[in-house]
Amino acid sequence: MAITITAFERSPDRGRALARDMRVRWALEEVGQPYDVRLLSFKAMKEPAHLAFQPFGQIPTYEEGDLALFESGAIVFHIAERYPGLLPEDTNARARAIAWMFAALNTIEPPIVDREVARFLEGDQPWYEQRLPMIDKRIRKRMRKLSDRLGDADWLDGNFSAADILMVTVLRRLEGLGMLDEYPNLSAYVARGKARPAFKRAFDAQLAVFAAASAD
Ligand SMILES: N[C@@H](CCC(=O)N[C@@H](CS)C(=O)NCC(=O)O)C(=O)O
Repeated sequence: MAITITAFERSPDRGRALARDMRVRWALEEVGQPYDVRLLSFKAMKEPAHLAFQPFGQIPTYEEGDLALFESGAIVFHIAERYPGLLPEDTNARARAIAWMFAALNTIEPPIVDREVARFLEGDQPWYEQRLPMIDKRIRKRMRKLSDRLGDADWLDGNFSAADILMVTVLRRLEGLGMLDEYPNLSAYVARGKARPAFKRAFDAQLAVFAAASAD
């Protein structure tokens, strides 16, 4: 069944693959499923045609036959359930991997996104400079615990899974801030994820979109 996802026509991350279509692309590459991409402008994302797929006017979405999904976590979970390779067969190991998927999106991502929102939307507010250290403290608190738990393991819980796709893409949002480098095992973990051939294919695909848009 043909799969279509949505992505930014011109990603604000300028081809760094920080937008959430990257996690969906990566999951599809890992399971070897081809997909089409419908590119959307910011204006089109807020129009009824897209709101029918994504009630909040965001990307990514996922269409496969008569199934339409939104929320990157739900999409990656669906891919992992539908195609083999991204979740363990063993029931308990599968439950633990799913717990880590939630941890990536519910525990690690929120303070990181909070920092981005503060920077881009509140950076000109008088209280921004005071607030930033508080957000960074919350991020570091999570990173420290995540680093402790990962230890010298390659992946979050046994073999590489959908949870690692989500966690690596979430942690990548800290790249360039120096914060990731404070936790060498987390830096190495992200590097391991980025070294996977499926990651590279997904990265190149989204970069090609940005490069084409920039050439216009
Ligand atoms: N929780 C949603 C968040 C989706 C989201 O924030 N998408 C961003 C791109 S990464 C977006 O569409 N931003 C534009 C906007 O919100 O107007 C998910 O994981 O899919």
